[in-house]
Amino acid sequence: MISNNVLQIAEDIKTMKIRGAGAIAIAAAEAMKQAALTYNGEKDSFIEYIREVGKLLLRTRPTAVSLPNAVFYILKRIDSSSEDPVKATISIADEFISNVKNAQLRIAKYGSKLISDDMVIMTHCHSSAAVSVLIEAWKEGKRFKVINTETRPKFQGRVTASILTKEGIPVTHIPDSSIRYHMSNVDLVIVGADTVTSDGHLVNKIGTSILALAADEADVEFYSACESIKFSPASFAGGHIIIEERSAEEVLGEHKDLLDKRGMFVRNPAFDFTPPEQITGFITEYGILPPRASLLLIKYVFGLSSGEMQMRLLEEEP
Ligand code: RUB
Repeated sequence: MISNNVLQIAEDIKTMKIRGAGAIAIAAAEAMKQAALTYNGEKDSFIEYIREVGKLLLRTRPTAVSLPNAVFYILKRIDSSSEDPVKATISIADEFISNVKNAQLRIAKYGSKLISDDMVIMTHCHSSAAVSVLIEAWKEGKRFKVINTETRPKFQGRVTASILTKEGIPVTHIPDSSIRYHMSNVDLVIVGADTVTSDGHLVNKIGTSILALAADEADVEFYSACESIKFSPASFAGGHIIIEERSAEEVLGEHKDLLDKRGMFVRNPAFDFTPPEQITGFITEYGILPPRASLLLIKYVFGLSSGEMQMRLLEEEP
């Protein structure tokens, strides 16, 4: 039986108490570590158990590839480790978490090089990677302004506004629908990433593709700050990215009685695709890459066969 603290982490990811692709990956690794720490079954059954935990985590939210990348990082290494699998899970999960945190620090440094005094930088939703770039640049003494979208329907932009203003960074908070209106005053766009495909498409919070389109039209550079765990090896093996579709209630809020009207439908996809042609670069822990280098990065970090392995385990899901 899966322990309560592991079930709780899975529930927190599902209900978005833990959200953002990086935080989800770290939480998944932490859940697998907790599963090992609290395991009291037969030694021989541990591998089966930890795979079940992995599958439970994979079912929480469908879009961010950082989640399967975390789970597979651990499962693959337990399989090839000579250490006792329970101990191996704990040390591999710790290693994964520390790698992600180091990646985030490097991304902040690389990204900060793109920022100079007096810039106006637009961001969308709440991405800890994008925010870390802005905070690093500010700490280095650069003085700029941020325009941030509120990001309907869940308003993650409020989290961004609150973090940035706490650092002293001036923020202008805007409705998503005014993105194009403001773009003529913007020098740079930096967003996060949930998934990057092998052909350089960016999957990120719904509305990101509108930002990219408006930035392209206004000749503004568009970057995504993203750890390598946001790149999808499965996309190279023909895997499809599933866009999470969320509830109508989230969109309607206190007006959910509208749903009772005949002919009334609501759609609430949580993410969209931005094509590589509208992306200037991905700010990763390995440096700033053009979208066409996505496959190269996948090959370097995961190996080309890892996509097939991921898909096999996903296919085993009930
Ligand atoms: C969050 C979102 C973020 C990415 C990157 O969506 O789209 O831009 O996850 O975030 P949600 P980070 O709120 O639905 O999880 O840089 O923190 O990994």
